[in-house]
Amino acid sequence: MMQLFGSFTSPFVRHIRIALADTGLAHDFVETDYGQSAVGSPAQRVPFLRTEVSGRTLQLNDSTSILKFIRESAGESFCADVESLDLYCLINTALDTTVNLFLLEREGLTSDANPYLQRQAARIQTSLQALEDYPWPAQLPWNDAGIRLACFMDWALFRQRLDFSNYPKLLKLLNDAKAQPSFVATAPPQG
Ligand SMILES: N[C@@H](CCC(=O)N[C@@H](CS)C(=O)NCC(=O)O)C(=O)O
Repeated sequence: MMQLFGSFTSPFVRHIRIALADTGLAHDFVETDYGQSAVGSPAQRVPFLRTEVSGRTLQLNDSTSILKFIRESAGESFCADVESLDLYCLINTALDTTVNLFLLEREGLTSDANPYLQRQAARIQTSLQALEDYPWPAQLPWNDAGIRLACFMDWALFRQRLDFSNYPKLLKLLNDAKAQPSFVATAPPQG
């Protein structure tokens, strides 16, 4: 049985949980904290996934390779064309940067004085502006770029990390995601 290791708050893990719910692939979820991920994965992060393939254990250590595995196992494709892959990468970079700044701040390191940390904060805003300007269809496409955008924005609001009021198109796209049962079912725990 496929085992997904992760937390209920991680936006990367949420994307995998959505893909598993939407494709209906059988799996177990193993709740994993930082200490356990440091032992279980060389990347020392969640998600990671273990599965049996042709009689051997395959471990995947990044949400992107896990998504490719899930999509292909279900007979689907992951970001099949270059432009959708680039869009996914841009959203993912903004998410990764936002998560890293959050974790650094939690350890007392803030972006006020340090040029590299300032550049990280600027990267998020220029990416958000590019995403606001992107020629999206009328409704959020429920593909891996669209799902990653929704997971990113919902996590940033959950952690009170970003203000999207200058990005009305993005807020509308996030609202579209709320019509997806798998998005609603995987929301981070409140309170
Ligand atoms: N590139 C990784 C990023 C995963 C990631 O950043 N996970 C966070 C949780 S949201 C984590 O486990 N961080 C632990 C740490 O940085 O020590 C992926 O896509 O899976």
